[in-house]
Amino acid sequence: GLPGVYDVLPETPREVPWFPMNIRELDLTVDTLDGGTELINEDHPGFNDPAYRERRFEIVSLAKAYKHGEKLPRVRYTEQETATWQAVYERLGSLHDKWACREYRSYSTSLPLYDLCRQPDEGEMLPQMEKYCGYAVNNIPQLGDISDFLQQRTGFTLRPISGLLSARDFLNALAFRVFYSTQYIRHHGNPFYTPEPDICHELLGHVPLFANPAFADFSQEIGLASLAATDEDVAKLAAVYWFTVEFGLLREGEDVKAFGAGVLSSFGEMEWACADVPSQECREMGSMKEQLKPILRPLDPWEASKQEYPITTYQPVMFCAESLEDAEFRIAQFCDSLTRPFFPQYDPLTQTIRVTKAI
Ligand code: HBI
Ligand code: FE
Repeated sequence: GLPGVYDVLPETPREVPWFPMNIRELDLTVDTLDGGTELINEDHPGFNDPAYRERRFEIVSLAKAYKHGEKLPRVRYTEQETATWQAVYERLGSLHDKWACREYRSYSTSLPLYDLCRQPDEGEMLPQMEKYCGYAVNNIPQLGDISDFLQQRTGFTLRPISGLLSARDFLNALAFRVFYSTQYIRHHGNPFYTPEPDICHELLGHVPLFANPAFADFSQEIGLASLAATDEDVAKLAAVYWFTVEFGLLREGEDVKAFGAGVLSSFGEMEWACADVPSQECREMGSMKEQLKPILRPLDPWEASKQEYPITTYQPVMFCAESLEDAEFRIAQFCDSLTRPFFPQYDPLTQTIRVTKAI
């Protein structure tokens, strides 16, 4: 055996936290931290708008009733909702040209071996999303269309969810290549602000990257590491996820580019993270009065796992990887360093987790 590995195995079987073993068992994790709509507290832009709250209840109910294998619910969005989407879509679009990382802006799919003479299939990502998923300034895309598209590209699928899940439930699903996505949209009063994930954040921040095979593997790796992990390790993985998938940056030559969905889906956060000199207006919007720029650290998952982070202001400290491959490699090392009594692996044929003893 490997030196040291036997030492960490308990003498008697050890109980581990519950985790889904089959993709259908994701039906058991529907309880969100906010109970569906309770996140709308006094500070929420929609708090005093009964029509918004009712609409949100309607959309959230679809997610709560959803069971694995069903068709994803389609939502007929109102003109007001579409106008909110349009405002966000247009404003972010021009910033993505400038500051989104290469992996977000473009795609590349491998060719079948018998077809080596053909040019590799690569190009810009957004036209693909427009062609296959209904992305457009005047249309909020449907989760079902996006899920079908991603499934063909990387095997990732979307699952509707009513709000924020516990870090454990949220990360566990990534092991099955399932990404939980909200379906409601932020309040129209301020299209550029949301205190919680909404469809703009999911579709304009997260979704395009899930069409990238390396990113899909990277996400699943974090998911597999979270299965049956201790609460302490789940907290570390949640922080690593936060500083990569949500607020990560990638170096491209001299530039620092947006990689995390929290950066990609917020124009203020993108300027804060990527501009040489973030404007005064930008800093005030993110409550950064003293600090002129984020402190950029090279991505070290051990450091990131211990780094504290605010959720209501811009990020004072951010991590920048040399490339997506660099991030993937370091995070794989980090995940391997977490100790569990077994190795979980995902069998995509049966959509089941297989468990092998750790020796
Ligand atoms: N739940 N629906 C949802 N979406 C998220 O992005 C999300 C979550 N729960 C926890 C969470 N993110 C963070 O703790 C991550 O760092 C894991
Ligand atoms: Fe997110």
